[in-house]
Amino acid sequence: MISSKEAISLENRYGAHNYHPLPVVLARGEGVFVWDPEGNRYFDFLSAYSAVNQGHCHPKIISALKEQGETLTLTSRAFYNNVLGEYQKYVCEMFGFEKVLPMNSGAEAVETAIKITRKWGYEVKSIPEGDAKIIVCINNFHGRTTTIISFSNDSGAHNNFGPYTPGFVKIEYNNLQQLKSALQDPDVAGFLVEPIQGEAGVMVPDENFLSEASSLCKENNVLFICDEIQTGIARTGSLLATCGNCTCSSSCERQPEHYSRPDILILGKALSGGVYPVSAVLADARIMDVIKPGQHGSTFGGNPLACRIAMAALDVVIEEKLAQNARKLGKIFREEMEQLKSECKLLKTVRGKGLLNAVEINDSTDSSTAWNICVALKENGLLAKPTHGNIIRFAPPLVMTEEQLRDCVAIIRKTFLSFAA
Ligand code: IF1
Repeated sequence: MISSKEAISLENRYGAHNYHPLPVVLARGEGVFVWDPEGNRYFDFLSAYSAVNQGHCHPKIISALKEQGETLTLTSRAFYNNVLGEYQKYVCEMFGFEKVLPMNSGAEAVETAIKITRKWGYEVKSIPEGDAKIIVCINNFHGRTTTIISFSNDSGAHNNFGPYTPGFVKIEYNNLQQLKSALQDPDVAGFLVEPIQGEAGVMVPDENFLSEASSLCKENNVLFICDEIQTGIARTGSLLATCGNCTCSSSCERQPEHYSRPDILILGKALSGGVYPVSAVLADARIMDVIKPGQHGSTFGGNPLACRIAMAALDVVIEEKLAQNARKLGKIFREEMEQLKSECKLLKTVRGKGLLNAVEINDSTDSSTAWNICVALKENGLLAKPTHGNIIRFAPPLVMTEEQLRDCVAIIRKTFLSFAA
């Protein structure tokens, strides 16, 4: 096995420099742990940005990968296969929608939702062809394709990639007043929103924001589109962040008082437990059926291997009660961080839901403190990475035990207090 040093120099020499990773090389993963080539073990507190909710290399998901991998991996959609229909039924019943369109990456699923929304706007809402608009939130993160970064206000993601895709209206996140006025435009077809803004720094909206937004969209015949690529699949303490109160077995009734059911639901990341790129767009037939044969798709979308892996990954979520665990451990984590905040002036804010949390460092947004803390955390055996500037996201796999969480809290405490000293 090559050493960490060799791995880093190879990446620097031959790889595009589109990332600035923390100085650590991962060679093996199991559950909540990862190891570098030298055998040092770390708690993974990033979970590949919430793609590894089920823990690294979960045995049930890996055996699905192996079994289907030796049977049939890809047929293209030119033919039927014997797994796709079973998977489509499984996810539609689990998330409570009539139809699913399978894709691969999260960005592809967001692009798919944008295309469905625009087409629905023209063919169902009768918006004049070419005039459809979609409302989005400032500080959004929905992926990195040209259309998606067209409505990003992050200069790094946006600049020098033009000309940009038109047809997007920006409002402030968590601002119902601005949503209400933007919805007055009859050419608006959809409102695309993250139930919690992950990349923006785990920004949790007001309790009533999603339900009110859902009602406002309904009143104005606009599609409510929820991007749960990062918040979904039990990460925030329920199967879906838009279904706030229940920890959701698949038989969840999803009562309206606590479930702001989207018209279009977008999933990715942990849909496959981080084993394979699997994303999905779910909607009812009245919306999904605007897509006719040959109008949208992808070579790998809905391939048998992806479907088997995703069904195993979702089985794990239910069987191991990951939403319940995320809710329980998230509460403990935020209580411990609040306690640390009272002892350490470096810690300014703690926020999150379930096991999607973040702390804001009491320093300027362009300081290197958050980065330096993450390097020190790594030295102490825990991996996390700053999101924008001075915010550190903490998102361990949802299979973590309370004892392991408390070990991690001890590492975080020790590291912060060593900085503050
Ligand atoms: C990277 C960020 C997180 C997402 C939401 C769509 C996508 C993502 C809410 C696109 C992807 C990933 C991308 C990954 C890092 C990570 C990320 F830092 F980039 F912004 F999580 F916050 N909607 N998020 O979070 O899905 O096409 O990547 O499968 O390095 O770009 P994708």
